[in-house]
Amino acid sequence: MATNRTFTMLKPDSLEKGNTGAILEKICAAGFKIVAMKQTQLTIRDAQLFYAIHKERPFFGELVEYMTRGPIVAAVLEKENAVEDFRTLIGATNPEEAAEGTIRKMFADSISENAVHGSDSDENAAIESAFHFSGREIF
Ligand code: 3AN
Repeated sequence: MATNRTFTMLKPDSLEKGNTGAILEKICAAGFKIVAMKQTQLTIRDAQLFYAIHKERPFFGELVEYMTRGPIVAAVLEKENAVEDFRTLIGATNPEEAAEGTIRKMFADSISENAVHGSDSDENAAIESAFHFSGREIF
């Protein structure tokens, strides 16, 4: 059953470029309610665990370095059909392939530095939310 919640991270490039406010505004304007949010920095171990599914991929080392090089904003978002609608809002993994008006089209530079994360399933949304937030931090 769909939980109507998804998990996002504004990645280090978004914070470096000062895009936090603009991206959050787009997320809220699209009808998502922020039910948990914090600014934090991933340790190398955190990033290796979070992206464990990609550990055999050639870009894994680069991905861990990128995701740990500065602070991120982690958030849990609520909306009907949250996982799918958020994936639509952020656009394709490669910003060159992302649709006009999507967050990655507007704010991402490349496939490796693509501005935001969005969970790809309800199951992963729950796992990723629990990775970053305790129950009493989610409202
Ligand atoms: P998405 O974030 O769209 O779900 P995933 O889960 O396939 O995409 O990839 C996770 C992250 O790994 C991406 N957000 C991106 O930072 C990085 N990544 C994915 N594919 C590549 C690639 N071909 N080269 C470099 N980095 C990549």
